Amino acid sequence: MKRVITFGTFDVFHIGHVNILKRARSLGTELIVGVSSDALNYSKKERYPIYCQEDRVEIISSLKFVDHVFIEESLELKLDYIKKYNADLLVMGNDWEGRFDWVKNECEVLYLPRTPSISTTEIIEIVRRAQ
Ligand code: C2G
Repeated sequence: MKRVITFGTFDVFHIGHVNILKRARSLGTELIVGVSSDALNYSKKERYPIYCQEDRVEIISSLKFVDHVFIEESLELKLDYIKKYNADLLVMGNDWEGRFDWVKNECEVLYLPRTPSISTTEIIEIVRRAQ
C-alpha cells in the first residue's frame, strides 16, 4: 500500500493536469489530491480561478485515477495534510522543484516534468486574444 498525495488548482482542466495525476497515481496504490481553495489561489496569483473550488473538486473527484479529494487551504499546511492522509509520497510538477523539500522527513518528495506547451494561464490568454 503506497499513498501518493499531490496538490494543485486544476483550473480550466487540461491535458497537463491529466498527465501529472495519472503519473502520480501510477507511482502508488492510492492517489489523494488537495485542490487549492479559491482564497489560496487569490493570495498566490491575485485573481480568482475561472472555475470555483466546488466545480474543481467535482471535476477531480470524477477521475478514475483519483481516490480522494480535499480542499487545500494553505501552502504552509502541506505537512498537516501529509500526516492527516498518511501519505508516503508527495508528487508535484517541476515548476515547484525544491519548494516542498521541507516535508522530506515525513514523506518522500518527487517533482515530475511538466507537460510542455500548455497551461491554464496560456489558455486564458488565447481565449482573451480571440475576442
Ligand atoms: N502541471 C503539469 N503540466 C502542465 C501544467 C501543470 O504537470 N503543463 C502540473 C503542475 O506542475 C502541478 C499540477 O499540474 O503539479 C497542478 O497545476 P496548477 O493547477 O497550476 O497548480 P498550482 O496553481 O501550481 O497549485 O500546493 C501547491 C499548489 O496549490 C499548486
